[in-house]
Amino acid sequence: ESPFLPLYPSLTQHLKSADLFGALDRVPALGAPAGKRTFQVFNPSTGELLAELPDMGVQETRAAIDKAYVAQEKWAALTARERSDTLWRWHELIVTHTDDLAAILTAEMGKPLAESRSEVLHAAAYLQWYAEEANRIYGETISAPSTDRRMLVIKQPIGVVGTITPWNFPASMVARKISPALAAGCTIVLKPAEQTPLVAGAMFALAAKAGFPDGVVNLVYASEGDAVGRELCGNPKVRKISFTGSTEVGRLLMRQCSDQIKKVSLELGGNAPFIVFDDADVDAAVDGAIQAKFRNAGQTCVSANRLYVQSGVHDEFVAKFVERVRELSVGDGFGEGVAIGPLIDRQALAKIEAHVADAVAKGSAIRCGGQRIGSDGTFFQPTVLTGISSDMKVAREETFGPLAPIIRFEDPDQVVLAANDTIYGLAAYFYASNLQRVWRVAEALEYGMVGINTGRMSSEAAPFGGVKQSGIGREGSRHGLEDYLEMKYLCMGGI
Ligand code: TXE
Repeated sequence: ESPFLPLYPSLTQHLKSADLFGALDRVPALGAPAGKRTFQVFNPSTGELLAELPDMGVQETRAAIDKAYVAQEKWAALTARERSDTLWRWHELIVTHTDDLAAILTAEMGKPLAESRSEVLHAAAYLQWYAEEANRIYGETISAPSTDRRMLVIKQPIGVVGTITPWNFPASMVARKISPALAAGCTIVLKPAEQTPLVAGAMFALAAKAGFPDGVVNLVYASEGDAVGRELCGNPKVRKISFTGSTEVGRLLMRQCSDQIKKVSLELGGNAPFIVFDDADVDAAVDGAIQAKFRNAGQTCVSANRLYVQSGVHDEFVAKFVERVRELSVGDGFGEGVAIGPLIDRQALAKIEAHVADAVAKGSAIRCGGQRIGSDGTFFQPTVLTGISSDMKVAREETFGPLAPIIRFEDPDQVVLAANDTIYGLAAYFYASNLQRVWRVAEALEYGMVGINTGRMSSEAAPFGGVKQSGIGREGSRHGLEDYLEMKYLCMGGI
């Protein structure tokens, strides 16, 4: 009798590599002895049960923190090269197992298999980037104001980091948070989203094979975030919290961290404007809008949430865009040619339906889509609305689904004001060709990231993050590494 909980054929049928399957089966977290409290993970496309996992709470989280705390000193004492080598090995294993990781991701999250593959490779790219960056942690020397002193700054790891990840990018969020932390010499405790814990489990199984010393990476599964979150924020051995998810939970975690003045990195909601000016290349703008809006069924924090199109190109843009949107096929992420999978759950479906109903009640026109598909699943038609006004929910809130509201505008200065009129400040996009306009608009948009004549900008080489209520800190690039380092000022006197 295996002491482990079962992984169901609904999941294992998609796995090719006995190697990964064996590793998965032995991940201690996946294999908590049967009989303890558990929770179930389902495929949102089919409703099938995929796996049953131990439902961990305060006790397990505390044990994981203790392990991470003990391991941190030893991990930080290794050479940068040794940490880098381990990250490289993890990277290689993830690349080798791309197909299986992508299949697990599609099974538990629903996104099309091709998108899952590119997400896994994107996750691997973070490991590669930070394996390299681990070797480039530099301090500074300062010109001292007196001749008998020497002043310098050294960089040291923050310590144990608690990380909580969302379901929309279950593989790349894990890599984006963990890899800079590990490169810096921190150790981590991670709680993946309850909807999508399996790909994180598989990645941790590969981390174990890559040879991270015991206690360096720790996984806590839970059916909800509250108890684990409280322990991570309240335990003094944890020195930093890194979270991606809703602004509401981000605010709560920040409050919980305030007692201990614990550092936080938060990557929260967005309400991205996507502006098409009269001087834009309309075909390129349509391409960009399809990408920025419908990737991951619109469930991205950088998803184009409001499309502003100037009157000179409005009708042409709408006609071409609607034609392209009608071609997007919706279905099970394992299906051939599927562009849009299901929404993550019924709550997400209810949210998009409420947004459409609110817009229609206030006078908006549905140009295509507008309805759920079937009665059992969480599939929603890719939808385009026109005749949008600023009092509608679609203009003010993050829909997080395949819904594109188009707002016609006349005045280029006014549109920037409208674009900035939100509590969020994560990503913005615009299409224009006049150079002066390109610079002026890029500088005027109050966002952490601006895509100019492109609908896609996420990269391990660039700082990802937002201003205002979209968050604190940056992930990716050398800036992402800095977020896991403390600076210490050393002053030597009597020289
Ligand atoms: O997010 P939650 P949900 C936005 C998007 C979406 C909305 C709700 O608008 O429609 O948020 O999504 C953990 N203490 N984004 O409900 O609840 C939870 O277990 C500690 C934007 O899924 O924030 C999961 O691991 N942790 C976004 C993670 O927080 C808690 C990605 C995210 O869940 C917790 C996802 C608590 N009290 C949603 N409650 C982005 N920035 O990309 C929940 N969690």
